[in-house]
Amino acid sequence: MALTRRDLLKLAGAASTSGPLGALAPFFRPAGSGAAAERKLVTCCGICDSVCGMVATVRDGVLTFLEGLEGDFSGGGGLCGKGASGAGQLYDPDRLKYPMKRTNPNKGLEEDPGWVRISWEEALDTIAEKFRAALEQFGQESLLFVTRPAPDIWMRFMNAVGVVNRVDHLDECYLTDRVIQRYTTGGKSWCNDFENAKYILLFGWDLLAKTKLVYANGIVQAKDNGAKVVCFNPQYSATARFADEWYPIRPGSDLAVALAMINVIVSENLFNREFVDQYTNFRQYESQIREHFKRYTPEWAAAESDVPADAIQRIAREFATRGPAIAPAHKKSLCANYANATQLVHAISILNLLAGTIDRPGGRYFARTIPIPTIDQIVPPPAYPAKRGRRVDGKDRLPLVLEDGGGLFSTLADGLLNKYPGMIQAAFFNNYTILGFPHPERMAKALATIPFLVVMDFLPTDTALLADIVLPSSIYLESNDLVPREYSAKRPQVVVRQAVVPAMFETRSIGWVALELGKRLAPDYFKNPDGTWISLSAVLDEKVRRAGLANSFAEFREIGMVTREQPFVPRTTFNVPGGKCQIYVPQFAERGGEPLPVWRPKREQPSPEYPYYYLTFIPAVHRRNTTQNNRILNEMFPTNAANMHPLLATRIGVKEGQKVRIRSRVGAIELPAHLTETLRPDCVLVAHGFGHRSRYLNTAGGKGARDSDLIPDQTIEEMVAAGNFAGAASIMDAVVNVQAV
Ligand SMILES: Nc1nc2c(c(=O)[nH]1)N[C@H]1C(S)=C(S)[C@@H](COP(=O)(O)OP(=O)(O)OC[C@H]3O[C@@H](n4cnc5c(=O)[nH]c(N)nc54)[C@H](O)[C@@H]3O)O[C@H]1N2
Ligand SMILES: Nc1nc2c(c(=O)[nH]1)N[C@H]1C(S)=C(S)[C@@H](COP(=O)(O)OP(=O)(O)OC[C@H]3O[C@@H](n4cnc5c(=O)[nH]c(N)nc54)[C@H](O)[C@@H]3O)O[C@H]1N2
Ligand code: SF4
Ligand SMILES: [Mo]
Repeated sequence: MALTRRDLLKLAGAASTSGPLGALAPFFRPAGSGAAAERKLVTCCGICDSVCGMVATVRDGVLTFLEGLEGDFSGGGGLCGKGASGAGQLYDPDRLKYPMKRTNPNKGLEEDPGWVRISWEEALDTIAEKFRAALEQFGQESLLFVTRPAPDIWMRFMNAVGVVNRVDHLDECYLTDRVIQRYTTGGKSWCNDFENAKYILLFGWDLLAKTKLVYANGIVQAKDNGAKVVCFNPQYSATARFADEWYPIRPGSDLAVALAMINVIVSENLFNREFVDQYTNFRQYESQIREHFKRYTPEWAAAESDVPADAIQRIAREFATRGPAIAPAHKKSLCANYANATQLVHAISILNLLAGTIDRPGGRYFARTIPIPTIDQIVPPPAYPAKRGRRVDGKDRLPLVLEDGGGLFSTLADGLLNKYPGMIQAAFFNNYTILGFPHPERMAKALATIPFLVVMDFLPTDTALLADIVLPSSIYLESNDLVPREYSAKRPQVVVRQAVVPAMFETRSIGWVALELGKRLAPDYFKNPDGTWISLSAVLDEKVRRAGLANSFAEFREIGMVTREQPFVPRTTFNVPGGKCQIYVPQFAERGGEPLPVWRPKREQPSPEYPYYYLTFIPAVHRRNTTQNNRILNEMFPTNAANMHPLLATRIGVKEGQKVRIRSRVGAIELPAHLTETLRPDCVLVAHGFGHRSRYLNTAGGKGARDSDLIPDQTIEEMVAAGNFAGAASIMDAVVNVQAV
């Protein structure tokens, strides 16, 4: 994987002029970088869903600087550390550069795959041949796609082939919220209207240190506007420091607090009567609701959560009466951390309904977007084949999850190893890695049982080490696309994503792979009506035209962004059965759940063997498992540590920097202790995203430990038994032992 001289120059060019590497410039400055042709291109960041507008400076074909787009509401004209350091990702010398196949038949993280470079032609032909053979011999259920449901041509490919087993990470993130919201409010209410909120209740979400700028900027503005911020978190997080009140809640017990707050608000009749009477089913089920929550007293909740009863009572009253109040939606903290997340998300949805701010100023809005036609609308496909076969992740046992479409990372290993061994004959991993799964060691073992595995990534990850064929992916800075903003209700917007440089080496997009595999495996679905092959750029042009953005993508590229300002009209009928938001959800009862949220403890409780709670977090300057090899970001945050309170350190007899062994029922890791008073003394906190083992990751490889080695994966039966009917992965639900090494 040697670099050419030209590549090195490109690399050097990026390094010498981008801000954070300035200090290294003398070592990297390329010859003759004097008089240069410079261009500025408007595009958007692709690292998180904030999709901040940005301006790329490109000099002599080399990306030299990324900065925020002035006037863009999403990034507020700025970029976070990850966004600004994109050049470190683009010019990562370890990038996968061309397709490769393994020559060592033995698979394992310690095995050298014996990679040999092959052509795209050979790679695509081999994949098509293996997939066809699996389909013919073993049927649709024998293919596994571990990938997001995007882009639309990739979905078209999977539909055309009849893929039954597509699995994605949503159970680790927002699946539970999406399932619950479908029946309580009628959709994803993710546009948190912080600017009009006067009371903000945060169950864990550390949004200031997560740097989704659109939200982080929003809450700062809220406080400037006089909002009160209350934060529950076992950690004295960045957001906790910013909040007016912070409670070091016991891990996994937010549900108790939320249930008790509902009790206070309902029994004292403090809810927003106008909204609740008109737009929810409260009155229809009033007696059941009142009766149900009575048992959840603030005193009971205090005993479960360590949040004082009088605080719970007062915060509940304030939340109901000092609004507009919001308990914002955001992904993992609420939805995926613990096995009781299904109940927690339902309870929080009820709190927002009682405050009367769903799709109202200061609350959770539904997104208003500019619709962009899909490829299937532009070039209608022949009828897709019916999907027949068993679900390897077992999600057919959770009816509400099954109808949602998302997948289950957390049960995949059990499916591959125990439930359906041998069922999966060929698999395609795109844009995912085993480090994002609970218990990656087990996932690696499970993947090694699949006879033919393709991994598409931009880096030679641990997962790529297990692949039979590795495909090099281009990244967001090398792609052309239209990106609708999902977090904006008041300003429907589409922003351009454009390749600021041509795709490096032989990297390709997943859309291109979909088309090429489609031509080989399901050609009828990839033709225009006149019999010619579909062209990705023609489809993009047509999307631009039909969405009314411009006459072509080239023209839209010049425009950069289209906003359709429109007066905000609050929703009065909701997309739920009966048209009214549901506090009491009869459909949950019909499909294996409870109509009202009930108390359930988290999965794992401290015991004499494992006395401490285990917590993980994502550092502000990293994107989960993607950016640790980015030299700029690695310099800022190179590795992880075992964060613990000095009291805990004293108890186990360790000092700052001394190595400790953290052990759970499924694994053990060793890390240096970092002493901090910002954590409950019964918790150990470890940053996610480290512990890459691939020897081809020269910057991140071998640094730190995999936090998820301590986190058990689960079986579908465990999820059913835990009442986890909206599919939470329980991605933080572990208890551990800590000892000096
Ligand atoms: N920089 C950066 N930002 C990101 C991302 C990224 O990769 N990098 N990813 C984005 C994505 S996909 C997501 S889902 C979000 C995740 O956003 P967060 O959920 O805020 O992410 P984490 O860093 O995992 O934060 C976990 C926090 O939850 C606290 N916590 C743990 N257990 C409990 C509990 O029982 N109760 C309460 N109240 N708090 C608890 C932890 O102490 C920690 O502060 O971040 C988004 N923003
Ligand atoms: N222990 C633990 N596990 C967690 C979490 C946690 O906090 N703790 N957080 C959970 C959450 S909230 C989420 S959202 C998930 C998500 O996690 P993922 O969405 O899986 O994100 P990453 O873990 O960063 O893995 C992304 C992979 O895609 C690759 N990649 C990046 N860009 C591209 C690209 O353009 N093309 C291709 N082909 N590949 C690319 C990266 O190199 C990496 O291997 O992780 C979850 N898992
Ligand atoms: S918040 Fe940071 S990572 Fe997310 S889109 Fe904006 S600049 Fe990119
Ligand atoms: Mo997430």
